[in-house]
Amino acid sequence: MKLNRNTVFLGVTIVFAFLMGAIVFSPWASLEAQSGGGDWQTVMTERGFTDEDVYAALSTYNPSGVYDEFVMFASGGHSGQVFAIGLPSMNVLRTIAVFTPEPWQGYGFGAGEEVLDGGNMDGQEVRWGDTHHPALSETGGQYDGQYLFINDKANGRVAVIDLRDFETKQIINNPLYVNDHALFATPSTDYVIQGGQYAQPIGGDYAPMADYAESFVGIVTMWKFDREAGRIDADNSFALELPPYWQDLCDAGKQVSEGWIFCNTFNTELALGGIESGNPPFEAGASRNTTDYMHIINYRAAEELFLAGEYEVVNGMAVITLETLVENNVIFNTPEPRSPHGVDVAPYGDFIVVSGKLDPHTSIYSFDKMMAAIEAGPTELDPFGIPILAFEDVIEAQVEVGLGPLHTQFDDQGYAYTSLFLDSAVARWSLGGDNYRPQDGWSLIETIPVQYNVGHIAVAEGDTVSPAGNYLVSLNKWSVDRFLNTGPLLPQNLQLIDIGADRDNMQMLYDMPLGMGEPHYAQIMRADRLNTWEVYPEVGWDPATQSVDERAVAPGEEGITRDGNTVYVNQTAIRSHFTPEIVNINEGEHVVWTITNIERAKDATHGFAIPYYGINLSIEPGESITFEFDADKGGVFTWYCTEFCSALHLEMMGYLLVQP
Ligand code: RUQ
Ligand code: CUA
Repeated sequence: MKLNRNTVFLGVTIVFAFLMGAIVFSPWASLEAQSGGGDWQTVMTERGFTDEDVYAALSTYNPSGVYDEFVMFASGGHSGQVFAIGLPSMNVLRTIAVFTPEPWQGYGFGAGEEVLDGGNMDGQEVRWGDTHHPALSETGGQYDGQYLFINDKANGRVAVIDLRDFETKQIINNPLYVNDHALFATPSTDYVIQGGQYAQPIGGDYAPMADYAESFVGIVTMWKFDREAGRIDADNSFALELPPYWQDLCDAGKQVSEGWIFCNTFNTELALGGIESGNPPFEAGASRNTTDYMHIINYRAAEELFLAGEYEVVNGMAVITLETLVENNVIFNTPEPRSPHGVDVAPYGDFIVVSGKLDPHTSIYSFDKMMAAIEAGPTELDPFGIPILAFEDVIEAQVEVGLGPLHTQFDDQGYAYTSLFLDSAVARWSLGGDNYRPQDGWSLIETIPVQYNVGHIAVAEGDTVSPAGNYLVSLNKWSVDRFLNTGPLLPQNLQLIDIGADRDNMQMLYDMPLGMGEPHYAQIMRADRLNTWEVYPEVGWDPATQSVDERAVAPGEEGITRDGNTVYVNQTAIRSHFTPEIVNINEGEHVVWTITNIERAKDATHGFAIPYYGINLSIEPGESITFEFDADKGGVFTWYCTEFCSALHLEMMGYLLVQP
């Protein structure tokens, strides 16, 4: 429910009157005195709150046991994780471990290694990531609550998270490229698309900078998603070779533009950097041109080329060459204003909004006009042979929004919102098209300051075909003076802004410090779209396969068996004991140890940790985990349950005796 301000104040007045009555006439009066509590108006006066402050506080407060209406999935930046955050409370509900081992979830300490190993690069273990763009799975262009994808910008990898248990199921390494930037799903999530960032020789080859124009390329990868299996299907995925511009953000067309993707580029100058040799640094060299290009790509046509076998294979991955793309009219360019960054498709798919970091306007392109210009047959070509659609032929409008515009999201009222990095503000402007607010035309409505240096913004369901509106979160890069000082490294600031239809102006509601990595981008979904399990469906569940594990241990079947040098420990866990409790093995044996949590009670998670051997598990109700290690050190090792699960939790322990 969205709060209307008048209702809030009416409600507060009634509660206040009721409390006053209670204080005078009832036993509550003594309670009130005993607790030393006061009325809310005293608190308001003592803490110097304004009416707006009280409105903001009441808008975000969740009494105990009340759930949030929305859940935001925010990338965790260099933490390598994803954060699930409730709205409007802005409470962190959970970290989802993705690219970085995470002890609380037992991810990477005896369990989860296979998933992490999926992201190894040429056999090299990489145990961190820069999570950048979360992409929720969609059906019909709206989030369906089933899967979440996230990319690792630093190492060019993509992960798949199953939202039934909020666990990472797959990490896939791109064999063509070591970095990426964009990640987004098509409206039906048949593809998850990984955009590139910095050009490089394809497939990890070496080439000197002097060969940049000939040997470096851009890449966009179309990962086929198998929804049934819940995995990316690399064998049916393919990549597109692009010019060595730096591809930046991309977005998928939707509704009228479904089947197309739009990618910004910068460094169309092909700057080579080299400040140390007296060359212009990249920041200057890559910003010389007044325009760069948007790639307009018909991915359905590219898919047909792939299915027809029109590709080359690099490191086992299908790559459609730029030449083939151009010959088959798959790719077109159109100019974009200075240093383009965000590219965002409007809910009906009819407009594509681009912001240039060094241009105070957003530029709105018409998909219809693009199609007409392609039909008319463009005559100009870029240096790589890609046809160029003239800017005048495809532009619909430009709106002056402020300095440093980056990213745009949409609401349910026909407004667009654009982050302004240099102004540290968010602009609300009206989309003049027939599907939006023709009554207001293409015009700036208002701006609201944010603290400070906003990158992305997220509106509730604001990048889907049917935005919810209600709230906007500003993901600010700097917090400067907003919070208690934590030394030279400060938290990021996520600010919650009320953009509800019942308010005339945007209002700041909440500042949320996040000291766990840079939350780069976020998507906000209605919480009721989630279909998350309360406990695993059956006892003995293996979250890696989402089915019962044949190694799972049933009560009564516990024990220790041997096969040659391998010792199998089969154990169950239930409050407040493990069975068996004493495990005797010999130094030098290989240990295969299975623990099945046979609990069916919600939240009855048991932990399990063995010192020295680096084992640390979280075994959720119904879950079965098998881990292995070589018992290479003799001694007596105590283990214990690391979750405070019951009154006798301290007794939930045991001994591993490794006899030399
Ligand atoms: S892009 S802050 Cu790395 Cu998402 Cu614009
Ligand atoms: Cu089980 Cu503590």
